[in-house]
Amino acid sequence: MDNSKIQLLLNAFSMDVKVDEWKPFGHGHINDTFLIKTHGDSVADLILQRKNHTIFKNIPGMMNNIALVTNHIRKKLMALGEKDIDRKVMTYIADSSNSYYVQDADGNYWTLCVFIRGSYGIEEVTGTAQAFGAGSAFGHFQFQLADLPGDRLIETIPNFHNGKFRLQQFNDAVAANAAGRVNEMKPEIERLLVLADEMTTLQEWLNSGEIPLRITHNDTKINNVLFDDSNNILCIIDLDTVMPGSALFDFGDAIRTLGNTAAEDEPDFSKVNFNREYYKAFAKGYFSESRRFLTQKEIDNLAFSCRYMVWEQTIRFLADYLNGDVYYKISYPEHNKIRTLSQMRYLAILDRNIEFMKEALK
Ligand code: ADP
Ligand code: GN1
Ligand code: MG
Repeated sequence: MDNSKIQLLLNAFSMDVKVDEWKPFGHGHINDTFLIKTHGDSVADLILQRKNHTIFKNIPGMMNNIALVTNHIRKKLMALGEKDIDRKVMTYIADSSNSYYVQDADGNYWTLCVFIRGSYGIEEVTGTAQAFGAGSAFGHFQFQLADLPGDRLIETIPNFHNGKFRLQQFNDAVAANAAGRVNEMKPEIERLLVLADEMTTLQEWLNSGEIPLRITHNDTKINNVLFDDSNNILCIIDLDTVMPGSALFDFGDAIRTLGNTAAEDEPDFSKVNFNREYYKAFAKGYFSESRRFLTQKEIDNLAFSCRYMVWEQTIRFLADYLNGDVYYKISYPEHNKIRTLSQMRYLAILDRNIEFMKEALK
């Protein structure tokens, strides 16, 4: 990436702005994100992103989803007389042919959106107020999208949180042993497979309709919530995976990161623990919005969803390690192995806390 490439891409979006500086931004494992600081306070800073089209195979469809979702939320905010709309929903920029992505000479897909003024992303929660805020924000996001017909959205990654599909991919990775790492990980593979029957019941409930499909975010890590400098919630971002899914995916994935006292890839496993206060605060915030629409079966399985999402994420990390690190960006050769072991430690701790987690929801 260099200055001329940035300028070329901005021109493609018909953005005639003077760039003061630009830098890689965020901690994503899939896309490449750049913050572009523009000259002068009157011109918004921008977020330029190269979307990973090996993983998101239909970028036009994905950007169409994002346009539908952001327009839907924007209309709702307008109807409610919201004053600060541009900080409560993302604004994507279209090119001259009204498309929300441009393709460069190498075939890469780029998107551009407005950097939300005065916003901060966080990598870890530092208080129960933040946890409550995040819970209410994700609950509110699901509520805002409850009346957007799901069939208008494509599945940007088919079967993204389908436990049966993820299990199949995991078994395929074990069978292929592409990186020759199966022997080294045998005990972990066995321990994860013991849980397979229990974990895949969520997908059975979705198949049978016992748990409803809703429009969900599907990547509810805490760094996908933007706060202002007084810790108020501004906006949910990272809409690449917004598509039909289960409310349980969003609840569980949020607790996967926010309930963990350590990062998902913490190599010192003694630092991995479960923060009961953050769990309770998140659940309270989430319920404040979602009790309007959740069914009893969903409520009964919120605690289970946390274990499910950690298990699913663990088999995804381990499958990638076995496949030779072809999916997630890694910072060192054993990164996916450490992610796996760290998540397994967290899963074991969640198992010990399951009764507390269920009780707290009552
Ligand atoms: P990834 O898919 O790689 O996680 P994100 O879309 O989450 O990428 O963006 C990476 C980071 O960039 C976010 O965690 C957030 O800090 C920041 N960011 C993204 N979009 C915006 C925005 N519109 N306004 C402010 N910050 C943003
Ligand atoms: C990926 O790149 P990022 O941080 O937005 C992944 C999520 C995982 C997460 C693990 C499309 O998200 O599903 O939970 O890494 N996104 C995709 O940190 O696979
Ligand atoms: Mg993100």
